[in-house]
Amino acid sequence: MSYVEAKAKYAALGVDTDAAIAKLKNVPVSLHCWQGDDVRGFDTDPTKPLTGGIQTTGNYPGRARTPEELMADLDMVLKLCPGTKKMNLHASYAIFEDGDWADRDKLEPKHFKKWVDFCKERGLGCDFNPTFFSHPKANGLTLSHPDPEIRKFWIEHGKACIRISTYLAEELGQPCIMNIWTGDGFKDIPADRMGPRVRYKEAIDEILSEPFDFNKVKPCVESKVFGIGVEAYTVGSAEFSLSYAAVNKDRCIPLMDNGHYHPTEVVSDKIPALLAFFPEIALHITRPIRWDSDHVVLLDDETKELCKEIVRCGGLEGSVKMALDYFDASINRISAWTVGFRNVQKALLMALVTPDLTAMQDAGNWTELMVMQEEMKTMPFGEIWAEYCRVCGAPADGEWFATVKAYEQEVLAKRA
Ligand code: RNT
Ligand code: ZN
Repeated sequence: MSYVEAKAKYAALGVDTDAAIAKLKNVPVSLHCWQGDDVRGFDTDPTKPLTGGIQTTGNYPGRARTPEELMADLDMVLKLCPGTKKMNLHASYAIFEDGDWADRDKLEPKHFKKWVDFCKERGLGCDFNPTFFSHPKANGLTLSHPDPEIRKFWIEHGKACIRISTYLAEELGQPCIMNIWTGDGFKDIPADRMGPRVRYKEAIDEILSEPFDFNKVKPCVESKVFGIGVEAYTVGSAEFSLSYAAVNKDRCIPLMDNGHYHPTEVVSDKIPALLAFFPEIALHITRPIRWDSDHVVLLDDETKELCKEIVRCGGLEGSVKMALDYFDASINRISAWTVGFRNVQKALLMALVTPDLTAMQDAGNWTELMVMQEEMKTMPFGEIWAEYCRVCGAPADGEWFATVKAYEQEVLAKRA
């Protein structure tokens, strides 16, 4: 079947596939730099293990070890994926000139100048994340630590990140989403659950007291249910983070990561719940298996449902800030990045070419609604996707993996 034939099939259902393609093409989705090097960054000893409640597993060869390698790998991914991309950096990816190393509380915009150049050359915006993990001062607690010295260090880090986010937004002419996530919590039953939460709240207040323009910098708070080594108690729980964002609506937005809930909870359903109260929300799109395992995003039912809700709720108009967040070190990392990004694009496009069946729901036509929803599953979506890739100048399915394999042989395999 050709695109023209597939297009006619969708048109018979009242769907304009050309309009869907034109729309998706301009919606930014953030590409996380940390899939390329197993969340190591450049500011700490890469031989030390990751700490702070996140973990990568696997030892596939070819991890990027320098900014140059990471940027080269990113270029490959950018080329292999259709759609509008935005970079997403962590503070730990600061690039230091010789002897210029600065600790997290002393980071400056200049440490991200090379990333700004990278983004400018490729016409990308950039999102940002303070890094409250994998650091000697991140031992169990950071922003909620009882020691005021340690708390102060991390608050200064957060403030430095606001200044860096302003720099990124101004240089690149696009808002910068700045996400605050910490792994603060305890392995076992706490004696005091309240103290850390009060300190956490005050610490975020202090970070956000750093002046910034909310049109340029969008601070987020990301919640979590538990982490490895932090099983009993998480300071920034769902209720904490959502409440924080709700009472600080003028300067902060909530971020939901779909790996951060109990296994039968789904973020797809939470999107309209939050959008009923918040003008803007942010997402980390990932694939949890039994826990926050951060597997590569697949074109599975929840990814499709999540994207359906984003589209139905008008999220592509800017109210939903989408970012990928996963890291698999057990397979080719370029492929991991590409598969996940392409799948989010696929799921969004699929949602855009699904007819709006609200009228059936409102009329109580449950039978017909079920029939339609099921029959949509065998529509010739592959042709629409291939056309989208063509329009974006990106390879179609079946056309990109050989490039990754060649790059692996020529470049990645030589990284000892
Ligand atoms: C960890 C959070 C967080 C990180 C990134 C690296 O559970 O999801 O967003 O994955 O900041
Ligand atoms: Zn996340």
